Amino acid sequence: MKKLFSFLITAFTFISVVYAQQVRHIETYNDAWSFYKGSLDNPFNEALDINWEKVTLPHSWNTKDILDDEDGYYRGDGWYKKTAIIPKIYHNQQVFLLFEAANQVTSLYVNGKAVGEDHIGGYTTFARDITSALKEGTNEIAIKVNNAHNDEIIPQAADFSFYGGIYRDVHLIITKPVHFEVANLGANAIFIRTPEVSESSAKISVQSKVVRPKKGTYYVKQTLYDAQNNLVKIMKSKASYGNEVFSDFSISNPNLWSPESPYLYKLVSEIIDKKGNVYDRIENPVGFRWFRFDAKKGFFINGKQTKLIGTCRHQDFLGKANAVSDEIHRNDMRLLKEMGSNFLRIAHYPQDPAILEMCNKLGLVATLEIPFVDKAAANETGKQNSIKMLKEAIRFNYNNPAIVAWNLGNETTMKAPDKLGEAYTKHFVETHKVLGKTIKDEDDTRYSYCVFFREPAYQDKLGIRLTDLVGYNKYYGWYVEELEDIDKNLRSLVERSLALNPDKPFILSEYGGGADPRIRSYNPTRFDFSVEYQFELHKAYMKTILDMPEIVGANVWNYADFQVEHRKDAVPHINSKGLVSADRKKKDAYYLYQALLKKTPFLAIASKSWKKRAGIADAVGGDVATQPITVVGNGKDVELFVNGTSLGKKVFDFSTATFNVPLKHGNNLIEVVSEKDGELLKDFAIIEFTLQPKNLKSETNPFKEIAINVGSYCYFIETDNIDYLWMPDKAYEKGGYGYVGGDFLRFKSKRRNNIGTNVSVKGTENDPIYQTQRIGIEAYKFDVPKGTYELSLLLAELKTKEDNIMDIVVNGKPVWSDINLKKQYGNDRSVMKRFLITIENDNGITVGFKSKKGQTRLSGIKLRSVN
Ligand code: GCB
Ligand code: CA
Repeated sequence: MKKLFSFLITAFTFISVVYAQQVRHIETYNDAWSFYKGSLDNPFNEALDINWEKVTLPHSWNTKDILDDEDGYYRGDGWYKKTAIIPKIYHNQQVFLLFEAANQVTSLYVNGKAVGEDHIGGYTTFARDITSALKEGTNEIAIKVNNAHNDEIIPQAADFSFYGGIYRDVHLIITKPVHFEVANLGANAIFIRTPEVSESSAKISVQSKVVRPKKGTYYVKQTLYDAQNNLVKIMKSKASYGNEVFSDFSISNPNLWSPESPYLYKLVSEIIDKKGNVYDRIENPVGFRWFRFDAKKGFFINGKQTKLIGTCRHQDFLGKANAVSDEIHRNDMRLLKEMGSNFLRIAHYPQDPAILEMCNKLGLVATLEIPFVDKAAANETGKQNSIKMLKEAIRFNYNNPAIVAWNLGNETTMKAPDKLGEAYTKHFVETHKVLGKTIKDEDDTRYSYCVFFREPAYQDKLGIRLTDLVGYNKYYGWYVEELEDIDKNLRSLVERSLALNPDKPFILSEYGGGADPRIRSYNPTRFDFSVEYQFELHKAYMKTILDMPEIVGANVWNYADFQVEHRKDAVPHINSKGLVSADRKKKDAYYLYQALLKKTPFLAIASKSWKKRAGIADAVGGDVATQPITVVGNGKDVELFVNGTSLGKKVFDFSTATFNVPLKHGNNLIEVVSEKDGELLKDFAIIEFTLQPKNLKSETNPFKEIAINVGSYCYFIETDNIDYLWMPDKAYEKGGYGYVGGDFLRFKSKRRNNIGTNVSVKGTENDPIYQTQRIGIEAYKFDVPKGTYELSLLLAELKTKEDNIMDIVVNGKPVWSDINLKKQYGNDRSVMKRFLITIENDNGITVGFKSKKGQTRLSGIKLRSVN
């Protein structure tokens, strides 16, 4: 009683009241940290003249600098500190700090003393026992985190940002001296296996590790509860000193776990003594399932063939770096489930525990990997660190029934080993081998897995196609090859992989293409970053994937857009291959997956997020412009109404149907109606439409304003400016508008067959306007009536070598002369000027571009009547 009393007092003062009811107390330890970005010798030195910022975890110091116009981001030391008042020494309990993750080397100091060794690696969970470093009274806790490049730590290179900070939760854990081990590799001491499962019975085997200061008789009690918290089974095993404890038992008629029915049991593991006093208690989920991969027939779970389709996922969010809340993680998983998917590749590193918690609950089959990406840490320490990371990842995540395979790496041959020398290659191959073996040693209940992108024979020759499963990342129809050839290319790739190893199941571990939600096109082409091209690309892939049982699983790259500091695409610093944007707005392709995958009735207007649209009237004096609208659904057919008028029914073809819809000026109500399994389905969209007259001198629809994304076939929605719409470019026709002379800027890279460049343009958020240009342009013409106009010209010189000087004249009069963009404004910088133009005759406006040296160019043009 006395012991218990003192224990209650200390618990009460140091932490919260709930401790009294729990044998193991856990609370988040996220609040009121002081943070300093920089190096320090002693963070508690009062004499230091620095500003500490108060922060709450999760926290990263790279939220802003990965998105700005400057190259690079801070990679170095960051310090976190706080003082903890501890009224009584913890002579009767153990105190731990558990870090879900911090990137990437973490040093913990308590009262100036280092606690444990530095933790290596930015994505795995670790715990430290701080008991002996604590003292009565004020305690100083300091944590140094460093995210500098380190030759000994993976990832060495990758297409994501290596954000620094304690970007996941920190937990304070208090246990009794007798407890399940906490501060071990992987921060977990309970390992649950289900070696035999069938519909009629299931075996369960639990391995646990008890820590105790002195001998005594203890038992590990395992209690299994069903999903309604009804007791199913109790098993008591004696914990003999110094040994792992194994508790084996079985149950009959288990409720099985599967993507369709993710039934979870709960296992409570307790340490008790003879009298039944409880010393420690841990809960874990248990899912009973059996599964296998068959290279020819696919994935089977509980005997049922199940096509695995889903996405990959990174862990960041727009503007937050990777310091995101559990709510965001959980919401992501819900959106994935709602998409109809059943498969998640947790890429390219272990993620927040909330992810797997949701995979278990929602029925998302998962693979998990370590950040061995692009290149090996080619030295002995690097190899040992990689092994350790893999062990930590497997041990911490072991008890998640959702996981079916451990992946040791991604595109590890990105930096071709044969070009990095013999020593590198030797090390590289050895790393693959030892990691493959580590997976098997750590967990023989799951598959080993590795993801490549080069030709199967290339990996084969190196001897690294050694895992049970192989994954291939393929960007046919994006970086290479055309959309029309996706089917042919996929079939032949799978064939080449199976020819080498007929029994090695093949996963299409990545495929996809970029889409900037601001870019829209009715003529989508490869690499134009339009939402429409991405939609077509995924449709093409899904046709083949669903048709080929040899593609046992497929993961879209990526669930959400993510931030890559060094990437330069339509949105600089963003890899836009997500099905949802970096702030989780759904793109059209997301709805396509819903229509194709969902078992429940579904219907959607695919482009419903595109609210502001514009077009040129079909005919002179006409009051509508006809534009295509695509509907997706899993019913048989769909009827579309525009402003109350039916356009008839269309039969879905591969879950899509496209209508040609006449849109009038102003708001247009689009309604679609379908039916599935007796359920009536509806969706609607309101499109705010600007009807441009075909003849700019129209009296019924007088010209007001037009903005053109010169050099592009795409619409551009300027979202940081109340959704202002830019029209695609076109050649001049009498009575209308358009360019005269010149050619679209084409980017000299074999990656793209298309238009514009992906240079990051300074001074603007509207990169896609400046990235596309008309080069050698002679004039831009608008056959507008007389009056006064505001003319805006958007210019940029992107990565040019030669000197380019031009004059701009409007209706023969010079308005802007001797423009040398590079010299006057700088390379890669956006320039926009407005002019007031008055015309007093019927000749309209001709903006002339005259080269003085090199070539003329124009990125965007806007004309607004000011009468
Ligand atoms: C890949 C990589 C991934 C990249 C992706 C891309 O193959 O595995 O990390 O982000 O391609 O978008 O290029
Ligand atoms: Ca442009």
